[in-house]
Amino acid sequence: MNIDIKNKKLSDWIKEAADMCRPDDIYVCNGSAEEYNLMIKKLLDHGSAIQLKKRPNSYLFRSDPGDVARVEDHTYISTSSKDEAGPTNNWIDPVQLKETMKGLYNGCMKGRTMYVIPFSMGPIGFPISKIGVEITDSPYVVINMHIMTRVSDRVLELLSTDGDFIPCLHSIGAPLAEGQKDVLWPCAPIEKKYISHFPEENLIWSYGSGYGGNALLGKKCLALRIASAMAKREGWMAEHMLILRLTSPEGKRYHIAAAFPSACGKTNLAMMQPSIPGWRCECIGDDIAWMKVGADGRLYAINPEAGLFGVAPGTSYDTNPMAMDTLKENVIFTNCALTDDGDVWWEGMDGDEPLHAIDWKGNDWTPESKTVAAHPNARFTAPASQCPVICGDWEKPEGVPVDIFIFGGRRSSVVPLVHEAISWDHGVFLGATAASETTAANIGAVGNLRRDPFAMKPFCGYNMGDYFQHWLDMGDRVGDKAPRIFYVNWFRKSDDGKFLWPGFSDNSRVLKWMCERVDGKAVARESAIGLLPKEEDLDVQGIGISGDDMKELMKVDPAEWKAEIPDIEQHFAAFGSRLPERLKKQLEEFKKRLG
Ligand code: OXD
Ligand code: MN
Repeated sequence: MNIDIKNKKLSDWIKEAADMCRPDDIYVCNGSAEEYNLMIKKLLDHGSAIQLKKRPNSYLFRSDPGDVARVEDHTYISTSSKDEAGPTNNWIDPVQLKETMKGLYNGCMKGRTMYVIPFSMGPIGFPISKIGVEITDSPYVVINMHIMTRVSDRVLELLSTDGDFIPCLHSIGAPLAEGQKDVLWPCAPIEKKYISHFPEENLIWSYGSGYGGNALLGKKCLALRIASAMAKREGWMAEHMLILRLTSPEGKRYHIAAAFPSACGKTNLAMMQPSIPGWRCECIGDDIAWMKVGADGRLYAINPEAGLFGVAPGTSYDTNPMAMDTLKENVIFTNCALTDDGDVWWEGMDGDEPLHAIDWKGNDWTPESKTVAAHPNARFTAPASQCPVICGDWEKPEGVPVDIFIFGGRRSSVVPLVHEAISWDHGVFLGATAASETTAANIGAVGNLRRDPFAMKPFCGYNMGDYFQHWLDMGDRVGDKAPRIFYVNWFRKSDDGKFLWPGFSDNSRVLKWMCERVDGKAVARESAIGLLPKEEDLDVQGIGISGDDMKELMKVDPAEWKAEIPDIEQHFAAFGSRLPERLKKQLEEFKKRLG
């Protein structure tokens, strides 16, 4: 081991992990540029990193074709009783799960180095920040954690001798026998993958996958699953939300936190450039918000992450110019295609398709190929600080005051472009019943409708019924200082299958209406599902959308909504006695309004 660890809990845990996993050596990370370069050299020598000629300090990796996304079916919330995990989580008894995983961890790092990564979620030393330490046998994880979190020896200083941290144990699950040649992306077969959380003891054990949220444990595992359970206990909120600042032509600032399921355009909205003259948007975070009640009684949000881990396909100067400009250097790409001139490419990128490329599986690809060049869940890992519209206040210790919450999903029909909740409880009802057509961010069928409450279904570390109650309780705490709640659907389609709304920078038009609602400038019209903009209040000047399309976009058909009720009832029934009475009441009122 390269340094002495002064923190007792940490040194004991490192010893315990090393005795179990039996690595060849142990290296404690400090987050420096030299360390990053050292890991890159190791990965280049190993053959898994491909240096990109076109982008300075940027590298492409290709994963194993069986290790390309989060594995929700193999993700566990292991609480002492199944009821605490609730109906939306997979559960295994902690004693049994640890027994199984210890069997897997036994000798799993043979032939490899065990890296110890001290990191902070949230800037180091902030009151709301949390310290984690990830132990991993993957140098690819080390470089990604360098970008996505704050890895530093200052974290060890802060831990001192007796400070507390969240232990995050990770192994790719691919020990090497003496003399065995390594593969380019070592990992375990699907049946041996376990992404396990023990929220009662703030502990994470992940085995078998090297990809994204399965392996970069600060993100979904710590900052959402473990943090949501901590937040419930401690009276704050950990949410799957982007955070942005919108500034009006008069200079008034509005802070918006928005929850959408994976791959529904969160990163695009987070750094959107408004198409309406005079409005400005700055990004604070693109995936996770931690929120606390401030001294003035309002909710304040911080982004606990330091980087962007975005879906590459579909990202272009058209859809997200600020992301494209973020990706010019210092980026890790995973499962994108490689062009002949040494750049990355993915479906939906600007310009012509390359005439030839190497696809994400390492095979020759041409436009005639029947397969995609980049995997639909191909990703970029980039420092958030490189984003040209990162907000000057993105690392402010107290965070930013939230004015507006947005929920939404991908719905080709039924749900209008925007509606506003009638009250906080109704807003919680909208969040609790949010639904979306599934995408490639998770392994599984694409395009089915699933209820994804608050976009937290895969990320809530405790019983979702109690989580709904927590939202109601937080609303009671902030009272009339609560953010206003809206629901959007950018994805409604016409009968002939075309998107009705242009989206992207034109989404600013919808956000502007929300700001006018907050200021009491726009009067809404009532409908069974909530408050809708008056036609003249939604600024669609110059986007060439026809009156008929606008009507279709905003259509609320009570018959279609009535047809949703059995599904909502079934969704709610799963929570049994944990479903808050106040949400039952919301459903009853909704049914009455539908007639
Ligand atoms: C993500 C996800 O990677 O939600 O952010 O899947
Ligand atoms: Mn996400």
